[in-house]
Amino acid sequence: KEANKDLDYDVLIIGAGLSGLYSLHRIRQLGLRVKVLEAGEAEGGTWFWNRYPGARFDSESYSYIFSFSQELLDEWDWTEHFSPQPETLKYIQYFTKKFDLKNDIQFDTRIKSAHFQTSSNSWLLTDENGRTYSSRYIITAMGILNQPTLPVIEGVHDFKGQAWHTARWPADHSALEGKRVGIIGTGATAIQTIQEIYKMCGTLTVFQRTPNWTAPLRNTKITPEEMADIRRRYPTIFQQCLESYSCFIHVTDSRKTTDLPREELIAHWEELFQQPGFAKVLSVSSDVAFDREANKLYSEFHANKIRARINDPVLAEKLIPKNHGFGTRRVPLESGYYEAFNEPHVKLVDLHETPIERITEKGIKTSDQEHEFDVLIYATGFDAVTGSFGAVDFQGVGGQKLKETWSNGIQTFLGLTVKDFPNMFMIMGPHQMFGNIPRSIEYAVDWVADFIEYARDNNVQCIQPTQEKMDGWYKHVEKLGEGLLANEVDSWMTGVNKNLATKQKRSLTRYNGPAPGYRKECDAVKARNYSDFVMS
Ligand code: NA7
Repeated sequence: KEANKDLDYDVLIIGAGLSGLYSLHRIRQLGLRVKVLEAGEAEGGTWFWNRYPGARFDSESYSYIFSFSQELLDEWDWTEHFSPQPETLKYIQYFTKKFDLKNDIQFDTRIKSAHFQTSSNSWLLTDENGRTYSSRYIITAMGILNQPTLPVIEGVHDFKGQAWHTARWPADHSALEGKRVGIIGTGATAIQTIQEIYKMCGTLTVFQRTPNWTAPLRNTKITPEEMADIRRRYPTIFQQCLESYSCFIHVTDSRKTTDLPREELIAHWEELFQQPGFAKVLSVSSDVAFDREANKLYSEFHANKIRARINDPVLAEKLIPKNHGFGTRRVPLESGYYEAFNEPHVKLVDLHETPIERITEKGIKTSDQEHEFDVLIYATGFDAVTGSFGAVDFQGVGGQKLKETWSNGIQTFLGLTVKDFPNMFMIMGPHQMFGNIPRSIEYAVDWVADFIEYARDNNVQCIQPTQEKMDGWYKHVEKLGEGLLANEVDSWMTGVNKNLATKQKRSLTRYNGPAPGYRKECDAVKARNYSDFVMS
């Protein structure tokens, strides 16, 4: 088919993380003119920006990568069961080189606006330097956790020492050597960071607002023999991911917690507890996620595990969550996190007892004292999922702003498209299947690439879902989330970030059902030749 010569590109992709890189590879295969616009100076997305000490996969390395290329699987050796960030970044660089992707990526290009041009059924993107780019389609590949948020605390810019967010870690890791360090936050990032940096800090003070449930990661090196075995098992591994609830290799126990004799139950949990990775979270009975009694029992099992590791029983109670059950927020996996608190130079400040009043020139003033630091670390999370969309001025048909469209509740069809924002496809958009992210990315990108191919072959120039389809999708997502204890709790997964200027009410940010169900819905739309969409 004739290319759209009056447009710069057929497809523009925002972001060069895993989503953007794989999108580029697939769109190129269609022979279309495509460009990736990336804010950073190099590829990698999440794994480029998050280089804090201790950053690593919580999922088995060999299940949390691209599966589409047998050659890539044959060539790449993982050295640890849970890959550290530097190795993951090297893998992404290797992938980029192998598929010769760099020629079509423009780095240091932060997109500020994306406006749909109704007259030409195209998008016009503008970067922060005022340069413009036009294309028929855009693919947003901006990641779900890419807008770091600083805490809303008075004086946050007053501190005279060094301060940074974990997603903006300075290149020199030795900056903490022997220093007095304060860290705010106890989420997955903070836990990975704390258990690593306490070994180098002079003193480390952890400011905790909400303790989190955790489980041991149990990472080990992968021997060459193990890697050979993993390689043989790749087809089984990916098949297992395909069939499981959220695409991980761990399979949910089909028995009900409350049906099992107590002794048998505890023996089963003990056995799970010894396993590496998310087994402790994903291989328990599913009623732990829905049933308060089952959840309470399992939470108490984990509370006792924490108590056994902390020397000071009063401190142990502070580190045990009291207001939410196990698995109702993302469970960080740890390696020696609790042992850090047994060290005399590591101190926990429970912000419920002594809240932060302000940040000062010297450190943090809590209700009882001023804590002085050389370095302050903000492990305070992200404006998740929709934050990356809010950072760009997306305007659809008639200048309608996406931010405003979503201000009364997120609406999408399949988590991939939005009415009045034609020819825009979202990879890892809200209400899409998250879980094992690379598995979700591969599926979503393939689906989008197939749709663009269909549109090209059928001379379609404008694609968008109807309001009815978006309403139906929302109802479907909502129904799947019914009774999930996680949806009663504040977290980035329920769209709550207390550091945002506009307070959000709890809302569903992800598809709550099983991954095979998600794929079934999207496959059916494709099988109907995309007739669920308005195409012109
Ligand atoms: P999270 O999970 O959002 O954690 C942020 C942490 O920072 C959490 O403990 C927050 O406490 C804390 N926080 C945020 N603002 C404040 C203020 N103002 N005062 C005190 N404490 C604060 O982000 P992460 O980066 O750890 O993890 C994000 C995802 O990355 C994770 O789920 C993995 O999938 C990878 P709160 O719980 O809100 O009380």
